[in-house]
Amino acid sequence: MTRRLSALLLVPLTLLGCADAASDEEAGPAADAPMPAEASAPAPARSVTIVSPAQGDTVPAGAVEVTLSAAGLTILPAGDTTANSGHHHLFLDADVSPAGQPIPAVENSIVHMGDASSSFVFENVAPGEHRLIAVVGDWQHVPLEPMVVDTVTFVVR
Ligand SMILES: [Cu+2]
Repeated sequence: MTRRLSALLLVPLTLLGCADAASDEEAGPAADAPMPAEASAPAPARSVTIVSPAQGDTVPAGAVEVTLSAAGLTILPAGDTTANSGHHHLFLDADVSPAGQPIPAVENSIVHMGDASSSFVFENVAPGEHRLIAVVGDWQHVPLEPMVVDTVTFVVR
């Protein structure tokens, strides 16, 4: 996970470095000076957060409401081809489906929030520990690349 994250962070830094070198070719040694962190940040990083249940939460048995937030992209209904958009998907006690392929739908386990909603209620969640993964998929349900994902574990008592 950590290795993957640092690989993602390297990409924009590399791009910034190239742009800097190209535009300041005659600036001499100053061109090698560290750039301020806020320099020409292209688009904000895309992320999804499982707001509730929060990591480690204990919730009552029965219906479990999941709420999500996303940043750096627009959540739109499935089928909308607007650039930099997608819709939420949930994997309850299921592994994330393969990258580059449409996410399947499995009742009470793999859920498409294709109406652009940011909350979903799982009914009759069994007592015990559960793992919930949120993934933003594009208009045709393929996970965004790089993957926009969040994971929590929670306990139903
Ligand atoms: Cu979908």
